[in-house]
Amino acid sequence: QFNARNCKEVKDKYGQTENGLYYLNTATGGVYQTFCDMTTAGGGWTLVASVHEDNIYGKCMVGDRWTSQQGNNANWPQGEGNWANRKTFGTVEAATDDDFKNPGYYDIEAEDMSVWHVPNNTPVNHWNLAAIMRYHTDRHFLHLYGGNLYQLFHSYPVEYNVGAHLSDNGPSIPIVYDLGDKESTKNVYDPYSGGEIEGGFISFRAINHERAATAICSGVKPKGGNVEHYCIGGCGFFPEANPLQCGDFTGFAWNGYGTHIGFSASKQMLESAVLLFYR
Ligand code: KO2
Ligand code: CA
Ligand code: CA
Repeated sequence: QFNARNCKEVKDKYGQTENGLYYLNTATGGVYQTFCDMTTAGGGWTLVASVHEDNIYGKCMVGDRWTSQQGNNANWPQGEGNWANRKTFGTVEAATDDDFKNPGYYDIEAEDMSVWHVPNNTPVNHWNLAAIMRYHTDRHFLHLYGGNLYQLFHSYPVEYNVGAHLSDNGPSIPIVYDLGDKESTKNVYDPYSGGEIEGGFISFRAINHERAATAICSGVKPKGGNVEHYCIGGCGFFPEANPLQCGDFTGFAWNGYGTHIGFSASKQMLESAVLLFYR
């Protein structure tokens, strides 16, 4: 067994070049298993989390670990709080079947992120080929935000009523596409939001018109306040149309399930888990 805190060490110190499952260690002696992407842009990417929508009709109910599993409630402004705590859940082999969060999320000091959108229920060995979108950052942006999402979301809490849309949003970071492009990114989200998003970015802590905070806008930068239709994860309260915008995939089915009409995202987006990697 290797003594490594992340997949880059597994690759650099132990010469492992195969994509697949590896055991990693935490600073405090914990051990966990996760997936390493050893090929994209030099490899060494550690899977730390997945955001999965088990039922878009369950609004902040069971399974909505990245928002609230206990309803849409202004008295619980951070909801589960999992973007900024040390709770872990799920397993790597079920990362496209349910939510996943491992100790690497807070333990690894990283520079960049990579994101894969992989259709639900895809086995690990097919993730790469089955993905509908893949991209990574290359500007070492995490140096500015504490080295991981745990730290970033402490600086930018995913909480109801922390600020106003656009002016109090967190950072938007340019991305390099490994599969897809700016146009294909806009096409998987809903047509109405097309006018207020720009492809080619990953954005953090985006706030909507009603002061609800979302966690990650994958592949896009918001230029308006209807972020509940293209940003995932979030706080414990979404005021508009209570509770229809609350949930891990927020208001992605606003105008029907996978219709890609109005404010509804495409079916492929709705039915894919969002895998978050660090390097
Ligand atoms: C709608 O009918 C509606 O939805 C808007 C939401 C979408 O996030 O902000 C506004 O509430 C609007 O007033 C109206 O309720 O508009 C442009 C069409 C959609 O769904
Ligand atoms: Ca979920
Ligand atoms: Ca709205």
